[in-house]
This record gives sequence, structure tokens and C-alpha cells, in this order.
Amino acid sequence: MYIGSVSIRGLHHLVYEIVDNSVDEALAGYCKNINVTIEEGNVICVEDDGRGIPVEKHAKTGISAAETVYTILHAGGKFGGDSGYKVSGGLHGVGSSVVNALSEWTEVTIQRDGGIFQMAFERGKTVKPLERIGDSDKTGTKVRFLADSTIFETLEYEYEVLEKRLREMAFLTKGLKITIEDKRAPKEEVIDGEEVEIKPRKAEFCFEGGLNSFVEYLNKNKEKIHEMPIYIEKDGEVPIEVAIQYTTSYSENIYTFVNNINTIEGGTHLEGFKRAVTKVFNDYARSHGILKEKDLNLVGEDIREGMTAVISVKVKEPQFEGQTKTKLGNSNVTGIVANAVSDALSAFLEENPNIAKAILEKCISAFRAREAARKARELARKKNSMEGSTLPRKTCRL
Ligand code: 0RA
Repeated sequence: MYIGSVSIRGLHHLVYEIVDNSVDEALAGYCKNINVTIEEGNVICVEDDGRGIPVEKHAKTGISAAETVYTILHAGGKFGGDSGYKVSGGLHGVGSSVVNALSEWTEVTIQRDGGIFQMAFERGKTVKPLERIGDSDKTGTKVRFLADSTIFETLEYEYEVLEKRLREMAFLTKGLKITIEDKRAPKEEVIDGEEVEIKPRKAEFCFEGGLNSFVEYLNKNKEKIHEMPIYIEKDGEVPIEVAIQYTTSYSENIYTFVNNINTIEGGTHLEGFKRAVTKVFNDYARSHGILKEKDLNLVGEDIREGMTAVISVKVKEPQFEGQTKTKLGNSNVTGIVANAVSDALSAFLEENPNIAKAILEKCISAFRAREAARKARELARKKNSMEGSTLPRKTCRL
């Protein structure tokens, strides 16, 4: 099962697969807008203004490249040319044929090479091969599909779930505009005996700040220790983007992504990040006399208290491990992320001593709280064991 499940999660996954293909086109540098619509009857429409899926016919089979993408499992990845590797999720671009196979019908409209081309499928089988239906000077791809009700438990998309994921995709792809609109007839709902009309919903996401916008969004209701997030971006074998912003909160809040997939179990990219952050703040604290020679080092937990961070890396052949296959395993990523974060973060702290000081004050107060809690625990234990040895007990205390 490619889509994971036939529950509502799997249903939503169909949308992500199709959107991922358009996001790949954006990452290749050719698509600026993606519009997602939930139409009446739970039909999904995803439209982009990329180059359009290639329409030329295969010399031997006589079948168009576009039809091949939609009917042959695993075909997707083969048509990238050298336009760049597939980096978003989307099961290496094989998603289109999977969505097609799991849909009652699919209709694909492509604009490119001066024309409008269209093809149609039912339950994965071609019912209308690609044909030219008109002229156009634009380019782009539009996919409409109705998920197969004999496969999925429900076809009722949850607008909020799709909206959240599309917002995330927009944060992760700087400058890409993604819209979502729910055009289904508004449902009457009865809440506490009163009829409440659910209004049709829509949203538009475009973040020039990328991950900076993401952490600002995550921290919007929190008290910030510094206004501008710390931003790190490095291209190379493993492109890395990181944004960090501290708040007065006591929790750590780190989100990690590999090829736009949320790696909720973390992995080597997160390890590299943590290693660098711990080392850089300790080194800075020592070299600037904030920690004295006799002082203990701050531990990772102290340094990450109040931290909100988003880490996004692009890995060519990601190995996903763990219970839910959302833990990055590629071991070379640890060092690459650690080095990139070390260099950029230490430079940032040197250039922004006031922010460095404010963050370190917070880390040191976390350290003191941790030490105080430890001492209190020790004292309580000691007291307990002394009482235990001197006082005869009537009842057994735990
Ligand atoms: C491979 C090559 C080219 C375009 C695409 C893939 C493409 C695929 C999808 C899927 C959804 N939207 C898309 N947009 C583009 C074009 C290669 C060229 O024109 O040279």
C-alpha cells in the first residue's frame, strides 16, 4: 500500500502526493503558484504554473510522457532530466500513478508548447489518451481527481488538515504562493441547539522569509527573547536551512524536515544541530567570561530551553528509519549539519553580542533551575534515608 492507509489520513495523502509534484517543479525553479481547491463532491483540483508535464509521444510505445507518468508505477522520477533531483516527499515522484490508481476518475490538463492538452482516467485506466484540445501561450499542469469511494473509508476532506500542511509547504519553499479554497456547500451544524453555518474557507500562503516566517508563526503567542530569528542557510551536497528564535517559555520546540517531510522522530540532522548548538554556546560563554574556568559546561537541555527552531535539509537518497519511518538515518548528515550550524551560529553570536548575552542568561537560569532541582531531590532523599534509620516506622512509607 503506497498511500499508507485507506483512512482519512490516506485520503489527505492523495492531495499531498499531487501537490508534491508541483512543489518539485517550484524547487526546480519553474513554478510560482499552486492552487488547491476542494470542489463540490470532494473533487480535488491542484493547478500549477510550472512548465507542464512533457506531452511528447514515446517513439516506441506511442504513449505520451504525461500518460506514462500517470499509468506506470515508479515512472515519475524518470522525467526530471537534469532539472534537479526530486526533493519533496511524494515517494520520489511516483505519486501521480498511485493517486490515479486509487481514484474513481482523474483528469489532467497541461498547457505547454503552445497548446492545451488533456487526458482522462478511470480507476487508473486511460479512458481518454492525451489529446490537444486548444491553443495556449501559458504553461502549467492541472490535475482533478475524485478518490475511489470503494477504497477509502471516507471522502470528506478536512479543510483544516489540508490547510495546515499547505501552510507548512509554503514555509518550506520560500516565495512559493500556495492557495487553498473549500468550495463544498457549507454544512449546517448544530452546536448547543443553535444552528451555526460553516462558511466556505480559503487561505493564501506565501512567505518570503521561509523558515524565519515559520518560527515567527510558531512563536506568535510567545514572549520573544530576541526579535529577529537566527537564520542559517547553506547550499552544497546537503542543502541546509535553519531558523532559531528563543522565547521565555520553558519548553524546547524543534521541528525537522527532510525533503519537506516532517521527520517527527528526528535523526542525524537533528543530532548534528544539537551537537553544534551545545558546543557553540558553551564556547562563546567561556571565551566571553560568562562561564568561568571552575564552572561546569551547560548541557544541551539548558541551551534548548525556550528554543523554537525549524531545520530543513535536502538529502538525495534519504534513509528513513524508526517506527513511523520519520527518522533520518544518513550518517554523513550529522557532521555536515553540525559544521554548517557551528560556523554560522558562532559568527552570528560574535556579530550580535546583545542577543548572545540574552540567550545565555536564559540558558544559565535553566542550568541553575536544574541544579536546584537536583540538590532538592538529593536533600529529600538524604533526609528520607536518615529518618528511615533513626525513627522506628509504624507504617510503611513510600
Ligand atoms: C519533468 C519535466 C518537465 C516538467 C515536469 C516534469 C513537471 C511535472 C509536473 C507535475 C505537476 N506539475 C508539473 N510540472 C512539471 C519539463 C521539462 C522541460 O520542459 O524541459
